[in-house]
Amino acid sequence: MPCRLMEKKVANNINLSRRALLAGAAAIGAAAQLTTMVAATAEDVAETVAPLDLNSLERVKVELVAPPFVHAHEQVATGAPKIVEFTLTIEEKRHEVDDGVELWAMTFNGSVPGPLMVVHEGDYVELTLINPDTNLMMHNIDFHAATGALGGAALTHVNPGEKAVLRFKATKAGVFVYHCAPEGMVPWHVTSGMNGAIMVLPRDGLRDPKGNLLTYDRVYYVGEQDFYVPKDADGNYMSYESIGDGYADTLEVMRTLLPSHVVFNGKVGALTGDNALKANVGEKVFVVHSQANRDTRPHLIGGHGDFVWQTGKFHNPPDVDQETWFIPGGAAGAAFYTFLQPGVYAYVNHNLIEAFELGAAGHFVVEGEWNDDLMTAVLAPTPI
Ligand SMILES: [Cu+2]
Repeated sequence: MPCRLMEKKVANNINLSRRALLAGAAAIGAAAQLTTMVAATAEDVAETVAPLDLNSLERVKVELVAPPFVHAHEQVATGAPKIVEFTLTIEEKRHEVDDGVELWAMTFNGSVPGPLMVVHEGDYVELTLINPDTNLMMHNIDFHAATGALGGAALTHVNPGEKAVLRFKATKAGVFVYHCAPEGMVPWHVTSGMNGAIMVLPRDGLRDPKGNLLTYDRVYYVGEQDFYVPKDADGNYMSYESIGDGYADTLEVMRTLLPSHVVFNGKVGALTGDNALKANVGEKVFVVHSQANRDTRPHLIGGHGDFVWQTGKFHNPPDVDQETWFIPGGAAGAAFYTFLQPGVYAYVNHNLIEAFELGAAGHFVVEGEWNDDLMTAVLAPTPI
């Protein structure tokens, strides 16, 4: 066994002891097995794949922005494939999911969801993943857009105080989920907010079913999140002193498969009021919507999906004229719509209980001229 591999196993075992305090002894047996397997996989990859000569490629460093906004990017790629550098800093933090309801979130860059990254097919994604020593747990990242090594998760285990750099080639076009996937604790980390999405655009841009170029005036990223906040015997939501204290209770709620909250962008009302999504009549708006854990069915009340990639993969022709679209858990979808009327549009998960009772709703506020031809009040409500 190479010395480095031995050292890595020892390091992992030390880390497991630390996590035993948080995760409970039951999870540790399985976690130890998986960790050994994963460590070997990571080492194998490092030792068997020849270094790539990417020196001729241009490097671009991208500053990520918090959702629902998206960093500046080209819709049609110019030039050759690039190496696109991103940095995600992991933050374990208290997070308010609704007024007076607080949980310990695990986040990429402090937001739920993590930021949307945008590259083009054929580009290389080079991610620096930082786990500051102010955190308590080990984390990693699994990109559904990547090929091999558990989506990169096997190469990116970072303990508090460590960082790792992962590079992968974006070979599939579409919107894809990324999420944390630490052994023995995957669903806890994912349902504590540790997920986001990456958009890999075709180099020649998005196309309608006839092959015509589709460009957008605005793009928004909506990350839907199911949370499982425990309640006490009186039915009040509980909060915990530290991230580990809530683990056992939270796991119990998770195993019911009944979320206490289903929200857009981390919190009930995160996309309403002053934070509503903005657009103008005539603008082409592109909405990327991810759900890392659970199925969802986005719907724009009073509007449509002109072109929709329900499972988000751009080399499939988009569906047209959709009323509601279905995104399976563990995927991202994308919808393109030109707003034709002003007003406030609710954008919801059309499981209406999840939208209105659990929180999965946001608003678009659209400015512009009303079109009487599309709709008019022939008779305002009046006594019969
Ligand atoms: Cu994590």
